[in-house]
Amino acid sequence: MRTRVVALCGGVGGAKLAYGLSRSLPPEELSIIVNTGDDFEHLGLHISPDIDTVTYTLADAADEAQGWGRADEQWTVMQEIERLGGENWFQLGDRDVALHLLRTQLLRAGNTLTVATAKLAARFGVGHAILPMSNEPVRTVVETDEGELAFQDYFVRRRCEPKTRALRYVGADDARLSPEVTRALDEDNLRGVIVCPSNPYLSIAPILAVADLRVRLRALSAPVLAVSPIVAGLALKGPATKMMSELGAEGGALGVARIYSDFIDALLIDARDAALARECVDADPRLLVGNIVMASRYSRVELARTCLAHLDQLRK
Ligand code: FO1
Repeated sequence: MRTRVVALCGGVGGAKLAYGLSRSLPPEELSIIVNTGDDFEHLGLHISPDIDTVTYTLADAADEAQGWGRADEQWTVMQEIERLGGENWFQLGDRDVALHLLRTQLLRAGNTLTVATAKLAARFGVGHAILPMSNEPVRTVVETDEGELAFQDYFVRRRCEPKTRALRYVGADDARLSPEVTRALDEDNLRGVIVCPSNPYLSIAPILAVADLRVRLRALSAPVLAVSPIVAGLALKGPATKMMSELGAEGGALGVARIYSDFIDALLIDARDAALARECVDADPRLLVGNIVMASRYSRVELARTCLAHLDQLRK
């Protein structure tokens, strides 16, 4: 019986489904591959936003309203940084700073990002494998009508306002999949792959750009199911819809299906987009319909269970 599920995940939306999967599968049956294209050095600290969002979400420690960082935070460090004239555009809570300090210390001591992530996740009581896509740096660069922007400059400092012309994932050609990611994708025991509802360009594409991952996914005999991050034409959070139109891509859930069409077997879309599935009966990838908006912890688990059932159907 093939038992291991691999999830590809970015920030908020993806982390919610990763949470649902973590409450549906034991640690040995779930590996979560996380985007590190948003990582950057800031105030001398190595910051890995998507890894932290997944870790905090699985640990029930995330600030859900804010969509990033810790719950029950104080901001005394940030206030003092500001008073002392340091950069304050990227808000770091006191507890969050502790995590960045320890990760930076672990990396400086020669640990890989994978090992540092595992050590910190264990301290949060997270048993499931949170795997950075690579131990080598990959950085998302957004080419806009205002020139090239590093990811956090685009996303936080400029609030995604500039028009996106293209995206580059600097370092992806030289970066290797980590040994842990390579092992997770080993077909011997692979039940299937779930692409979580994260931004296709900012969260999933950087993961696919690493080494030969996209080619590996295409070649899998195990099923690959993606969950649409777009419902009724709009992204539930973040700039995906805006970016798709700025990049001249088809919009909506069908646009997502097109972006992923070379390596997924099916795309799970929301009931509000059911008409698309009726119009495209013999579409490739197949369009499956379900309730994919995760408004509660319960609905995260429900969606995870739905994805697992579809994976098993797709494998038959
Ligand atoms: N996003 C913001 O819009 N403003 C911030 O000040 C901010 C701080 C921050 C600190 C730590 C962290 O892990 C994430 C943070 N984010 C912030 C979100 C971050 O830019 C995004 O989570 C990802 O990079 C994209 O999903």
